[in-house]
Amino acid sequence: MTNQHYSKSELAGADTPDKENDNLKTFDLNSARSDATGHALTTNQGLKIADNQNTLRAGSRGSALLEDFIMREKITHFDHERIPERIVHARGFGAHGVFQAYEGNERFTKAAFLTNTQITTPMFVRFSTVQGSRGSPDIPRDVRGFAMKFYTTEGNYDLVGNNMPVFFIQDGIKFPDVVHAVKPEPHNDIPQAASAHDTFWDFVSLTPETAHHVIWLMSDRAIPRSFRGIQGFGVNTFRLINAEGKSHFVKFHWTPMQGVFSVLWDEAQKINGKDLDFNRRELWDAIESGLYPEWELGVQLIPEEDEHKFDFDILDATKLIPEELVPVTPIGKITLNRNVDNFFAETEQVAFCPAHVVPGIDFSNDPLLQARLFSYTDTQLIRLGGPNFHQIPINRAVCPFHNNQRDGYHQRIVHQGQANYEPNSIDNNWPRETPPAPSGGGFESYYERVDAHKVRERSESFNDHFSQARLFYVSQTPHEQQHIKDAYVFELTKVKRAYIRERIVNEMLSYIDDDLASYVAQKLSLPMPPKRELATVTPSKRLSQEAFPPLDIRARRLALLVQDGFSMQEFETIQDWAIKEGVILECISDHSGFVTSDTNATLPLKGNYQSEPSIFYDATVVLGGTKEVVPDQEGYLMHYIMETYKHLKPLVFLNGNERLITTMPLIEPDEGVITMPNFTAVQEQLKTALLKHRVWDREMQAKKDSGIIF
Ligand code: HDE
Repeated sequence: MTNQHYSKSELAGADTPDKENDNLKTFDLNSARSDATGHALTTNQGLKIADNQNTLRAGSRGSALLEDFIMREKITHFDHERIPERIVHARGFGAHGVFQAYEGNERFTKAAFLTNTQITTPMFVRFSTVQGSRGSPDIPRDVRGFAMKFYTTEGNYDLVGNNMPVFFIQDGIKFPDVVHAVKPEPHNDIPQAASAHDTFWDFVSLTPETAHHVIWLMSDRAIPRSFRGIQGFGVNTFRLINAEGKSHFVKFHWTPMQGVFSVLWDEAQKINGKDLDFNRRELWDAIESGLYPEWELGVQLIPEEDEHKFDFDILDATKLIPEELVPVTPIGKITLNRNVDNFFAETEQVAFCPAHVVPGIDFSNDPLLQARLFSYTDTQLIRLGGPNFHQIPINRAVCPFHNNQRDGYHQRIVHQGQANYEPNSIDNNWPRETPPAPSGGGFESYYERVDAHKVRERSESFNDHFSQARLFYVSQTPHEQQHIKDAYVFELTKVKRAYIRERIVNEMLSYIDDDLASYVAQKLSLPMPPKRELATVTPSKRLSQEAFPPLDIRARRLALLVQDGFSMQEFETIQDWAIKEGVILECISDHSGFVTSDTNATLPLKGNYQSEPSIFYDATVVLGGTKEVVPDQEGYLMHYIMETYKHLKPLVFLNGNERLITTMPLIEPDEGVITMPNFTAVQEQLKTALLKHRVWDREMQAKKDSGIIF
């Protein structure tokens, strides 16, 4: 557990620290027990193994014997341990949780798990990035997948969403193109998990429908600080059907109670190098510490008769419905409360599919969704090696399931009886159909009239590609807009072909916003872009991350910089506050192991300035004591403090350590630079700063001072 809260007895009694025991204290030894505890080591056939150290050989220095079936079984199994990674969303991290419905949802759906408030529905969630391979870092500039499986009493329901409410393309037939374009380039397999390269921007520059999703990708949404701090969206338009058969179109939203927050791009790049597991580790630690993240599930409901009342098409996945037009109705709560027992068995083998629905939920004709309904099962056939992946424990429905589908690779069920067809009289026609509600609960597709010509064309109502990209941009706060501008500049700087950069500026950005297009053009030494007639849009507040502040600072991480002679009393005050607020407190110094306080007690350290850099934390506190904190010769402490400042985080200097600032002329006083003799005097100010996540004014001021903002 990383939540290093130090017990008083641990501190007091540890005058002579026992390093081995200190290490052990951070582990729960019981959690290391396995299903094999107490059992003999055997082959897969159950044969007890006498020697697991040596291959059978012709003499102790002789060649291996083919006869060694024990070694061969072990190596053969090992050779086949990997399965193909997902073609997209390969890097992922899962957790178990529960869903609890709120009252009143039967107005628009008959789904039992959404309407029966007596039921708590178990669920599994997998967060993912899209572009990178399984071993890629956690914070590339990328979309995050946010897929949920609800194990309901009526069958499994999968809500397979992203952390951005729109998608790159309008028709599923373009999916292989956009994915090929963003993945590493085919000739040299470079770059890994990055959109900043020619093929992606070439495709984008030639595909105007990508404009809206790409501007989300250039925003801070693409570099989340934590999985706990991302919003989720179903993206496609679905239907909800109530017991009377009344249909509403629906957009799904899930909103984190922890607030929506991101890192800075400079931080993301550094974190990816120093801890590529940053997001997954953080979620794991939060759940292990009992700091369970929560999301509120909500819906935007559009009555069937209002389908055409918007100036965009609700079947077009490159469009969102502003919350000012259709508010989000909360329908339930998701809590993640259990880490997996085994990553491969659960997170890797979980198989989601938007076609996994239950009565009361149905599809729209969104052309992207229609292709998705086919693709997910198809991909599992190759990834999980056959048609029986629904029998893998993580994918199994918790309600009974029976049909006449038989055999196939990895069949785990020993089906009994003679009748494996329907109708049959040998087994009295079991398993039988169930009529739909009200007499039964069988699934019935929405009764939609279809009368059309067979065509390969897109509706004209899908034609406007820039209005909502502009809507998103103008709805951002100034610092968010600045990050978007800088992201385009960064990405296009990595594009080698000048004509692609120019096409993006002239044929895409100039249709979104003048200032954005001119800024990017200027930074790339391109001619000023043409002036366009821009869509008139009304900003939508809820498109900015700032509209989703956190309710508390639970699971925020505080780096406490300590040296020998630190004030024990002050440390205990900080620790009590951290426990009360649920803040993760970690002590760091110029060395590892432990430090000694002014009362001669010893304190275990999480690590040193290099092993636990400031980018892993939300704020830095420099703790003093009898001795002044002294910068080390190599400059690691100075770098630590400067980096905290540069990344706009709160910086607290206690017990006279503000003298350190005078050695760092770049640090200007602001609301996040807090200097006080003791912690009690700063705790409210620190909490307020942490709730705001970053000191945004610091960044805007620096940009103004250097003439970047014009
Ligand atoms: Fe997916 N997508 N997708 N996608 N998608 C997959 O299924 C696909 C789309 C999303 O954690 C694949 O099991 C097509 C939109 C998530 O296991 C694959 C199209 C959205 C995940 C596939 C889309 C998503 C996937 C790859 C365009 C947001 C990870 C592995 C028509 C609503 C699920 C797999 C997990 C995974 C196909 C577009 C979300 C290939 C054809 C839009 C979160 O089947």
